[in-house]
Amino acid sequence: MSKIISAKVIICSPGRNFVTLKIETESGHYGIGDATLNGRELAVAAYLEEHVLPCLVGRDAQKIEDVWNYLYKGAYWRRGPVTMTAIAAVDVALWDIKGKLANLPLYQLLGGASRDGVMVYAHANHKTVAGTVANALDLKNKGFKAIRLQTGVPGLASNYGVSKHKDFYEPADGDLPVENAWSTEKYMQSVEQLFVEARRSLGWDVHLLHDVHHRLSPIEAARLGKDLEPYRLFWMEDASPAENQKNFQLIRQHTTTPLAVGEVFNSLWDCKTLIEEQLIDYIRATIVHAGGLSHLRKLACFAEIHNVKTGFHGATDLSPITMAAALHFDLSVANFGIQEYMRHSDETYAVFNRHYTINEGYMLPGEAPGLGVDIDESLAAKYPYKRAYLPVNRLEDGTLFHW
Ligand code: GCO
Ligand code: MG
Repeated sequence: MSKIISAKVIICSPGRNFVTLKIETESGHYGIGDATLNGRELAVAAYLEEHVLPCLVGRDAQKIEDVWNYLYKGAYWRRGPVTMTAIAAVDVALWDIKGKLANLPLYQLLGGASRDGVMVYAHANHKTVAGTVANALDLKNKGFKAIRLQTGVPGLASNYGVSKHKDFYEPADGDLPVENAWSTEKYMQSVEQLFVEARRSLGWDVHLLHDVHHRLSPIEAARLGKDLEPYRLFWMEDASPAENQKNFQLIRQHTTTPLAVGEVFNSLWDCKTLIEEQLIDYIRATIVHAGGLSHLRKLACFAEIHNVKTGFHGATDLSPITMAAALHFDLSVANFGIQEYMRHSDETYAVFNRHYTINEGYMLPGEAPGLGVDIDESLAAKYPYKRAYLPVNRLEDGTLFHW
């Protein structure tokens, strides 16, 4: 028995907003979990503070599976991003404690290393094709084995994935949601050229990825997948919204471009059909938004028997705690595919001390007990929460569209 004696939520904004849960035990150990849900941070903080933390104190921190079920089944109201992010924060903090109690890095508790390193994909973007390709070349020369390419669309003032900073993409920057304009026709006319130029200057010994960010209908996505086949993408991501999982039957029928989906999913039930019918190749559901390591383990096993690999979300709105948890998971899981990597800002890294490393396009979680990430609470206190919304998208005639 390792009794929980306290639990608290830490909200800070070192470069961007993060919500962190810290759980302490009678034995003098503590664990941390990420509870950040971009643009809806305080909803998760309130869910934890008002409804979860009062039930945690006094419980055995070692009983991770029991606590998970207590919070999931015990709420009666199931799933949803707020609930599943709150459960994930508790789950990851308890795994961190278990690692510290065992004096082992988390990947050892998850079955040990299945590979020497975790292949990550980096991000190249610019408003022009030439600029994106030049940034990608730079990343390839730094040793990255996989690169995601995004570019501006002629005729549109801004586009998803095209950043103000060179090193990271930070879309949640409006005190109220910024409104962008979208045209599928303009996008479809311009995207192929990006991959023509990319293959011309990067060659074929690097994996290329692209995120459509849920902007196409199934038949449009099918056409884009077909058009991009000659450039041998590693994956086309979120080609179409997936609430209706059957959308992907149509896309799948028409193209051999591999498909990745799932950063907005929060449980296995969101992708059961996609996986069971082998409609996708990579599942992107992430530890922080899909119930933590305990739920992702079940999802990954289910995916494994259906030939679906993992390709977890790793944008900057997932804190270094989630990055570390993902790396332990990626290193150990049998059906690992790839891990998204976007560097955090220096302010973020100063608040979250980390043991994970990156070398020649591969990452490792480090050998510290538990997650190998800590939070500097006094530094965190110097960065108060700042409301920040993700943008919204409208078609050129004003119709509200997917962002
Ligand atoms: C990705 C994602 C992100 C999301 C962001 C929203 O592939 O990394 O699409 O860029 O838009 O995480 O908060
Ligand atoms: Mg994405």
